[in-house]
Amino acid sequence: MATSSQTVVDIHTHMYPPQYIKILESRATIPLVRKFPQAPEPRLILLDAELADLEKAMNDPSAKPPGRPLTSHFASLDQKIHFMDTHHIDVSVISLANPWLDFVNASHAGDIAKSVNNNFSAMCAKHHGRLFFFGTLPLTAPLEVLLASISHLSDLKYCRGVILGTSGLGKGLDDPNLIPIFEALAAANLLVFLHPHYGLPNGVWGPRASEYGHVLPLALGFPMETTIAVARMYLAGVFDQVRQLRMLLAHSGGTLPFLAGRIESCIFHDDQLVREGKVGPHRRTVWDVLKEQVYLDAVIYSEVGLKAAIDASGSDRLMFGTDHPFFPPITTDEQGQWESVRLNAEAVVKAVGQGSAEAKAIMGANAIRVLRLEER
Ligand code: 5CU
Repeated sequence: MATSSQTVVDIHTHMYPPQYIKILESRATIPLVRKFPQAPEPRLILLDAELADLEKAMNDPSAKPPGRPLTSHFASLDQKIHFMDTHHIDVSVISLANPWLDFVNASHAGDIAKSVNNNFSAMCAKHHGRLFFFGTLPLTAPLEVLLASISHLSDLKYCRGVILGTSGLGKGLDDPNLIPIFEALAAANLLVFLHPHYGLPNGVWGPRASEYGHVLPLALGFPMETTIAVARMYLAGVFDQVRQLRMLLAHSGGTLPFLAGRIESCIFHDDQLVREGKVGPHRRTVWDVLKEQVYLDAVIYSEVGLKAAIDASGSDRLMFGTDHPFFPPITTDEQGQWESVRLNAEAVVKAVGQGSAEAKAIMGANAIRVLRLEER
């Protein structure tokens, strides 16, 4: 993908460092890593939607293995670099994958966050210029520990932001207690990479869910979760309260570009909001927020979704990503080209044209500008 005139930056690419895998191996409830007699590799079980398969596999050694294989792609730095080289990715902004430290006991969260963030920093230093990272916050810890963690991250040379799930401190991202955290992140010039994990309640997928693999929770649950989280932030006025807050939304903003018009219409047709004076002439619309405080990744696998994202936020606010190590090829060699990467790169070409200024921006120049990747 990289050409002499185009730098490719992957801003959506995860890792679980070995110390995090150890934590998962020690756990009895999800998220966890466990070996099963019916599978050669340990399995990584992350999602609520995988619980039914986990229970079946624990009781029946012939049942299909739950979750996904924990391949070297999840934890090995060499493997990350190999993946980057294979796909001609010049620079990656790596982040811990879901569910981050959301499940960690409050008393350990600060120390674990520090150690994970130092680990990411060390990985970046090993590949100076090729790797940067989004840090992880100890969200279960008290406010002062959280603020100290932001201060620690702002001192780490390769850190450019934080990755955040939608649960926040446990009550979602419209929680007023998050405002000091958002303010601290904005003041430190750290971008918030918002990423889903919890999806929608399992009941939504119906009694035949196990027949459909991971398709429904990943294709629909993840994007809806992101959409709902950002809509709640918008309705609570978080973007107005913290005008310097900048967010990068995973998966091209879930369904936000497609639904922003409907959200707007529901707002100005809402009797309660109108009566409460929340729909005044100077209100910043969802469209305004999408163009001023939001960036979108380009992990949407089709030019149709990508065009909606460009229309909503602008081609100067989109950034290429791969979602590595998730979505490996099923029938071809994992050490070779990944179909998921090809689809995302192809969507950019189809949406804005090969070699166009917009393509160069989305594939790397936007990330270099927004994340200050030339400051080394
Ligand atoms: O395949 C999956 O479950 C996932 C996941 O958990 N996190 C992610 O970023 N992408 C896919």
